[in-house]
Amino acid sequence: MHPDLSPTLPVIPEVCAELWASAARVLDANWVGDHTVPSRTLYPHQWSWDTAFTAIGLAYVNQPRAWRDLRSLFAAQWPDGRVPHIAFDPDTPEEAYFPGPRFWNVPAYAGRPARSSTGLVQPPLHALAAWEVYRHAAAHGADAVQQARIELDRLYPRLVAQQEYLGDRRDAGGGGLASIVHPWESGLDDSPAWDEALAAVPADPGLLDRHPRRDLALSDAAHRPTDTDHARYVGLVLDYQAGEYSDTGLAERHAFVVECPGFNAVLATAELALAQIAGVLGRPSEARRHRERARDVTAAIGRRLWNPETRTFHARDVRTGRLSPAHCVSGLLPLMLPDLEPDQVDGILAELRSERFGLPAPSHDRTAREFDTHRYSRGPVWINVNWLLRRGLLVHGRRDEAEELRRRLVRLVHRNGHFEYFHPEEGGGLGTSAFSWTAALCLDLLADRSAPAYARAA
Ligand code: 9WN
Repeated sequence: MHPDLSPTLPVIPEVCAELWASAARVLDANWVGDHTVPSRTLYPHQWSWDTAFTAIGLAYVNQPRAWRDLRSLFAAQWPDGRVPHIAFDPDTPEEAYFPGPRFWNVPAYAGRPARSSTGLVQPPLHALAAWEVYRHAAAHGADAVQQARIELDRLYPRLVAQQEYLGDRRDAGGGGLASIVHPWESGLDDSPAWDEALAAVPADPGLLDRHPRRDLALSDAAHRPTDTDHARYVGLVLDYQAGEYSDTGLAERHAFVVECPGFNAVLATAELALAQIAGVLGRPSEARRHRERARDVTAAIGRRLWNPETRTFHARDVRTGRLSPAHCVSGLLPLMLPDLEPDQVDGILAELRSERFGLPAPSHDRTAREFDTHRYSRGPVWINVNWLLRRGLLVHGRRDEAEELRRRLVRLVHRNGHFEYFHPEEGGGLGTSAFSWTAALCLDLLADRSAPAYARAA
């Protein structure tokens, strides 16, 4: 294994200081007045789960911006509770990103003009982000704590509405889990977890002539999803749009309806964070309800997405009832949940330690035929996913492995820069540089080694 990916050395203070300064610079450079863009070039609008990861880092260097970022995103929340996966910046030209506002053609809603957002969602990590920003407010003084309480109070009903949308309208399978209706909703766009379900979705190459890709002008085609997948992505949006982004009867009429273990692990984690927020806001019965809900979603993940033969979690195609055969990093993310069955925790840990993954974990099984060292979520290492896995290790008392992972991530980014993703064997940076969540999560990795309040003893 390349030395960037396997140091057992401690992280030296000079490394920490340099990395801290460079991470703060990236976040500054990507701030556009009322929100942070993931990247000035490739992603020039506001993305949903990027905003959550970014707020976790801004909590250390600029609390007002962390709250502002979250507020800007929730200003784009739909009346049905969904938080759109992109909130469009009206000052950014249509050609700067495809698919842009004209393509999505979302009608006006909640006092916002038409074409303000997309109609898809992303993993609901915002309650956890809000909790983390609040938790670090004390380091910025009494005013910051007071402001944090005001912000939590304002966000709480919006976060609850987001959970209700996902738990209710998106429970297309009727088994207590949220379904995604597009690979973009997972945040792991071209993961092999969707290959089987996507194979049933028509790929019309003509769609790419009518709606040309913009990403390939800015990054290497070998690092991005293929044209075939892209044609399916475009077709799925057009279908969802034709049904006015409604979620009624999804399993019968929409071509892609999938329960993702990563998305649902974040959904349950959000309930645990909401329980903590409700506690601070003096709402004990709501806190209890959130904890119950976290247990229910955890149990549903265990019931519906666990394969006792492979001893890991897999995505479920709601239309066919089949579990995907692929071993993907999203299958390891239920480790974040404290009430997961001990046997399932053991299964995930064995998978993580096996030749398929290792620390940091690649986005896909290293031994699989379709493992691809360069292509997006089909192999490269992503900092955000590893940050979530580290949280899972801490939740289950695996402090030594969590610390090892922390050091490796810090060293990887220090040597290579704040890239979007990294080569899983050589450690070089891939995708766009100066990427916000890589920078933001480095700040957290450098500053905080504590375990979540609901962590289990080792
Ligand atoms: C589509 C912004 C987003 C991330 C996703 C990542 C990628 C978009 C794209 O970039 O998706 O939403 O154009 O490929 O897959 O996780 O939120 O950083």
